[in-house]
Amino acid sequence: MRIDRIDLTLVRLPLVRVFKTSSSQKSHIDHILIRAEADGLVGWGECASPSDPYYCPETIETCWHILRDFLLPDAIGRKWGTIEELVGFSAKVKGNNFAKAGLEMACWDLLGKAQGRSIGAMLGGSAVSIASGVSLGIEESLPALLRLVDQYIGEGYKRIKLKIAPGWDIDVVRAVRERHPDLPLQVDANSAYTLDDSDHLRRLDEFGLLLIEQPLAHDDIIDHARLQAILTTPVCLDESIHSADDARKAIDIAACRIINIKVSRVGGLLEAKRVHDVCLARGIPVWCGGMHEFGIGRAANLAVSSLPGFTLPGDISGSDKYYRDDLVEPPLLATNGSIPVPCGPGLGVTPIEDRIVRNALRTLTLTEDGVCR
Ligand code: SMG
Ligand code: MG
Repeated sequence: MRIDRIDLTLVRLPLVRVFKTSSSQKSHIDHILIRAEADGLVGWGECASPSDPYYCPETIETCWHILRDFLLPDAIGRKWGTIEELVGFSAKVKGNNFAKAGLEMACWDLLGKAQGRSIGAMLGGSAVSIASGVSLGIEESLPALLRLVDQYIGEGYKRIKLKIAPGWDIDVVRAVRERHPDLPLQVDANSAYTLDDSDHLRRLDEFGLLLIEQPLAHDDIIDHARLQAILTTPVCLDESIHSADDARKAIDIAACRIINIKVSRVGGLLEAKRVHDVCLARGIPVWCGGMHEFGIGRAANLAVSSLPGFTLPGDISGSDKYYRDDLVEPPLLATNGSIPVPCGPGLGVTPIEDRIVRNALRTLTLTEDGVCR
């Protein structure tokens, strides 16, 4: 294939409800959509980076810069036949995984359309639908959170994840657990604690949680290994895992018993599959994390979740949990807590281009002749 034109669009969608974590608060989401033309086909990708550098070092502006100035010029006009070849063009770019993942996703979509196969099938996935969980942010009050928990359980979601932070942890988890003794429940700290909080975190062990996600620093696995050794609750790593190699090392030192795979955090679907393969071979369960993806990124998450190692419900809820009007047809919605994996060619969803244009903050077109604004 040969890409001869790429359009970047920065799109803003309002969230139906403010989402607050230990490190950030959002009322809308800005993601970059990538529309790539090759061999008469069109492929779409999504850069799901946060706007602020509080979850990871990247922001949506660093993604725009890295795409415009490095990744896209390296890809446009060059022949490639496989995703391995395509990612090889930008292998010299260190880090910047969210930026890389967006372009790579558009290329999977192109390749899938050229071959008439879904991305799930190309990755080797076989599940036709996935068990869906929800991630609930830090709320104004405990009653407000309990109402949300009840609402999503009522809608059929298969597990609940609670964001925790110092001051919003033990009592909150206890209240949810007392109300729902059998609920599959897990927590995510987004790096809000240190090893000094070990005794405090051990108090979570009594609640039968599926896991505690990223309690310690984003760039650490050593202290996580120390913490895992004294917790009965499995530690799950999110922010610390950027590659299959990171996963191997974390498993080797017992820094976690579960891994959250995010397509964007690891730089794309190819590396996500590699992380999955390492975990499957080592008996480490995985689940698909989320970055409030619009429909394009959400479809990619569903595709990777069809792999056999994804044995825990993921954070892929129906897009209506976040957005009134998502950007793709058909809409990706949960029924009784499960979402079908798209089976059409490529991502298997069709972007609604006029809705994208209506919600665009900025666009940029690159061709082989250079940038056209
Ligand atoms: O897509 O449903 C979603 C969001 C899930 O909680 C979620 N993601 O740390 O796992 C995580 C967070 C990161 C996004 S908020 C910075
Ligand atoms: Mg997380």
